[in-house]
Amino acid sequence: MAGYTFFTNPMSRGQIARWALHEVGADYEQVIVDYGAPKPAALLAANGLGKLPTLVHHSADGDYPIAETAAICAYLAETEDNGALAPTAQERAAYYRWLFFAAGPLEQAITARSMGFEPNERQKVSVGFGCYDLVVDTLAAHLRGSDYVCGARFTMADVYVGSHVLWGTMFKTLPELPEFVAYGERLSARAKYAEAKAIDHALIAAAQATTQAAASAEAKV
Ligand SMILES: N[C@@H](CCC(=O)N[C@@H](CS)C(=O)NCC(=O)O)C(=O)O
Repeated sequence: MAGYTFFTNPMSRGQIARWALHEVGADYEQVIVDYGAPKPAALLAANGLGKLPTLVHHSADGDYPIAETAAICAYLAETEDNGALAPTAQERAAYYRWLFFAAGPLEQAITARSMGFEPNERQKVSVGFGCYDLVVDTLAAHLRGSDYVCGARFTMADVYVGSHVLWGTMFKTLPELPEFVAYGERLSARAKYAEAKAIDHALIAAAQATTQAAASAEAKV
């Protein structure tokens, strides 16, 4: 049995978890979960939300389900590859701060804006991200002075934070600031990034080809 069962869909945050799995060289078996199809019982047993990605770690002392993409990244960093991508004591503050920043304020700010919610002055005090512009400026200011989240060294926090930056600048949910573009270029030059993306992109292409074939067969009937 592989070390991990990986429930994913290639068009999901599962792309981030796959990159993380490849960065640490984890041995995994994937289960592709189609949108709209019934969720596999094993996925629901591991994660009541049925959300993707979800991972089950088959460790020597038992199975450990783990969900939430940021938590999956942190778990893999600590568990695999002798902790090579986990933070050192000096990196820990930046590592946790920006990992949680991306999973909380950054993701909320992007989602709120894309769904048309802009908090007013009173609401800014209560919403966890405050306001979109300040979230963007705060992250950009950090990356202006630092090649990676924790400084000069790539850590697992970059897989998660970087995925948000790459996704956001590609789909225009984040501005194409020079700090974001340069950071994205550093990350996408990584061999493990390319390796993981190639798998998801091939899965997406195969799914699209199947959909097109089904549509043309239907048109002929
Ligand atoms: N907070 C979760 C969100 C996971 C999530 O929303 N995943 C989406 C795909 S990106 C999903 O599973 N959608 C299918 C569904 O909800 O049925 C995380 O960061 O992992």
